Amino acid sequence: MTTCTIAALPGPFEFDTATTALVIIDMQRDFIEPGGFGAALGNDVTQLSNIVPTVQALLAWARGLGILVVHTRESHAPDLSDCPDAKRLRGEPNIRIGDPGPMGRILIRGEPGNAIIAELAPVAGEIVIDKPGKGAFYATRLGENLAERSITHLLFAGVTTEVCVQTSMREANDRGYACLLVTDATASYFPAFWQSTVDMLASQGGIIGWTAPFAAVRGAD
Ligand code: TIU
Repeated sequence: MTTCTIAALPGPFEFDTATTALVIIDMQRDFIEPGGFGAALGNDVTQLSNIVPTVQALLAWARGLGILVVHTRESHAPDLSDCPDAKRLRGEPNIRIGDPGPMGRILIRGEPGNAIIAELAPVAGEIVIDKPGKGAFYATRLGENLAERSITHLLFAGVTTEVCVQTSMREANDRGYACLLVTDATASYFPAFWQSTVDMLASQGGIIGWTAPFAAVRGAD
């Protein structure tokens, strides 16, 4: 066990490597590459691909310290039994969840588009969570998986900052985890939403948690 302190906002974030997990949210082709769910919603996906090198470096750092790594994928069963109409029929996307697209059926488990991008592919011993909601704890076994390993602290990265990352960090905070968002390892299709989320999570003395860039995480001692 190694105790580390990250220079973060609103103050120092202390953690032990043995009881901390890195949670990488939804770095899947559906959001990062053209032809997926993110593009179907009308978004510019290049806003997200910019963070891949930083998330890669963060992942290598965590693996090097023996920190547990969790990867999530927003995904639904092929029969859509876990996708309520309130989600599937929302808005006016070019193609809806479950429809065939250039990378297979949109946001469906096992389809090419649902895979985590090659640069961040999970390795043996890492946890992969398929989640039907925006939050990583809703309708998944993430809570049980973390409790089995006595995890108390979570570092968050991934996409998108104000949707699945923020929802998951808020769920985690309510469940008693100390949470830090790695600010340059997360991205939004909307830069203003990224900024607002980064600001609001650590406001009011850390109302949801802590924030720090990867350089501060890597410099933890
Ligand atoms: N659309 C959007 O910004 N995000 C999502 O739909 N899911 C995730 O954030 N993963």
